[in-house]
Amino acid sequence: MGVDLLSYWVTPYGMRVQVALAEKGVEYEFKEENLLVGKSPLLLQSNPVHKKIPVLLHDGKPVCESLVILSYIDEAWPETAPMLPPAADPLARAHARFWADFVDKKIMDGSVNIWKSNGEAAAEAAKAFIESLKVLEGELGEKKYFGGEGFGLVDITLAPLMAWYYAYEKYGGFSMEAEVPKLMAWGKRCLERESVAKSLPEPEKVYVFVGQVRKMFGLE
Ligand SMILES: N[C@@H](CCC(=O)N[C@@H](CS)C(=O)NCC(=O)O)C(=O)O
Repeated sequence: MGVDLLSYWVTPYGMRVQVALAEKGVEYEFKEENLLVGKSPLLLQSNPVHKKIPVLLHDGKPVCESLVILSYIDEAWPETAPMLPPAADPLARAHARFWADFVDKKIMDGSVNIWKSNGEAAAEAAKAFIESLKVLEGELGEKKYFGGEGFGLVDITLAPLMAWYYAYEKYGGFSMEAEVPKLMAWGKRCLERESVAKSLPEPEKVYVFVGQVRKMFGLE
């Protein structure tokens, strides 16, 4: 049985699960779900509520929603690379969960309109996105990773930004290096980890993919 991941190479939600599995050293089979072609019966049956990727199948049993999957992975394989501070520090754990949630609400949800719209709407989305990145940069401060010295939940949640940032820059008309240099330095540090480097596609490849999707949506 083992571990299977239903995902697609370009989905940032799937990438974070790949990073987490790699950090834990869990072997898994990547089962490609190309949403542009359709949804497989396995996906519809495994995630009947949202019908979205990623889905983790552990011995055939599905876990859905990437942040829930990350918690599951952390609890199912507790021996290596804990994602959260120790249980004795509930405040620090709550803090990490808060910022992971911030990444979902402000970065992931907020980024879509940068490339899925044009003109005024795209410019507004880019402006709000940069503001949220600056908030994150403030939270990072001078730390190596969001939790301090150890690579943890918030880093795993945000790391896929390093696959998508080039597409955001191109369609949003801004430079991350100029706007959030410390966050970019953090991103490069993350990419030095094998778990991140092997789970993220090249930013140029994501950019080309986004261009193809924009054409399909009649945006160019
Ligand atoms: N909140 C979900 C978001 C996942 C998501 O939006 N997945 C997209 C691909 S990037 C998807 O499956 N979309 C298909 C659909 O919306 O029908 C998570 O964190 O797992």
